[in-house]
Amino acid sequence: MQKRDAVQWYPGHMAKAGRQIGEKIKHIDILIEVLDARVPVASRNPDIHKFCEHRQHILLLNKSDLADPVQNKKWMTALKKREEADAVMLFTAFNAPMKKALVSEIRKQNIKNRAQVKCLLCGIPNVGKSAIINTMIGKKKAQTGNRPGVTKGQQWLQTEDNILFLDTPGILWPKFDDPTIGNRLAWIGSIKDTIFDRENMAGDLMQFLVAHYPERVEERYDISLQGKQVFEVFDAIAQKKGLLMKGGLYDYGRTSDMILKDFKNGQLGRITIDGCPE
Ligand SMILES: Nc1nc2c(ncn2[C@@H]2O[C@H](COP(=O)(O)OP(=O)(O)OP(=O)(O)O)[C@@H](O)[C@H]2O)c(=O)[nH]1
Ligand SMILES: [Mg+2]
Repeated sequence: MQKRDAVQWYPGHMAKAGRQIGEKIKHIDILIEVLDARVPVASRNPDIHKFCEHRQHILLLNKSDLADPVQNKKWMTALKKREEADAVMLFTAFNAPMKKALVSEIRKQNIKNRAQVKCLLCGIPNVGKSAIINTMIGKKKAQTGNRPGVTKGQQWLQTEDNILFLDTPGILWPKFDDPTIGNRLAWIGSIKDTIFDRENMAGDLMQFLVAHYPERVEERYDISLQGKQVFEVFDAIAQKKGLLMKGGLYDYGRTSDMILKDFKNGQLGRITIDGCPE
C-alpha cells in the first residue's frame, strides 16, 4: 500500500507542460482556468495563479452537470465574491447555451479589442479542457477521454469567428500537503487511481457518501444504511450485487471497483465533494 500522508504525484511531463505554458503566456489574451465543479478546491492548481498576472482570467467550473446544483449556486456566489478572476462561469462542456455564454464572455474580456483573440485553457488532468475546446470549435479535433493525461502536447484550434484556443496537457503541482486532495482527485479521475490502494480509496469515498449523500447509496444499491458501519455497507452491496469469491466470501476488490466506477461515471447522481464554506 502507498503512503497516504504526503502524496507525490508529479511526473516529469507535467513540469514540462507547466514550463510550456509559461513560454506561451505572453502571446495569450485570456487565460481560461478549468476546474471540476465537484471539487472546486482540490482541482485548483496553486501553481496556475502565477500565469494570471497581466492576463484576463476566466474561471470555468466545468462538469457542473455532475455536481450538486445547490452547491453549484453556493460556489458561484462565493467565487464571484472573492473576485479571484475577471469572470467565473458554471460550465458543462456539451451544452450549447453555455458555449454561447463563453463566446460572449471572451468577447467581453477582449479588452485590447483584437480581431483575433487568443485563449489558453489550463487546469489539472481530466477536467474537460479538450472537450470544451471541441465544443467551442464545433469539431472533435482534440482527443478526450475519462482518464488523466490524454492530451500530451499543446495544440492551437480555431473557431470560425477567429477565437483561437490553445489546448494544454493537464498539470498538477509537485506535492499535496493535504492527503484528502490526492484522494479526491483520484475519485474524479484526475490522478491515476493505481497510486492508491483501491479498497482504501473506495472506503474513503463510501465514508464521504454515507455522511453527505446517504440516500444516493441506498437508491443505487437498493440497500438500507440504517445502523451500518462503512464496512457493513460494503458487505451489503457485495451481497446485493452477488460479488462473492470462492467459498462465498465478499469480494471487496470488485465491490470497490464498482463503487469507484459508479462515482466516476456519475451513476450516483449529482454530487459535490468540496462543500462550499457557509
Ligand atoms: N459529464 C460531463 N463530462 C465531461 C464534461 N467535460 C468533459 N467531460 C468528460 O470528461 C472526460 C475528460 O475530458 P477531457 O476533455 O479529455 O479532459 P482534459 O482536461 O482535456 O484532460 P487531460 O487532457 O488529460 O488533461 C471525457 O470523458 C469528457 O467527455 C462535462 O462538462 N460534463
Ligand atoms: Mg485534454
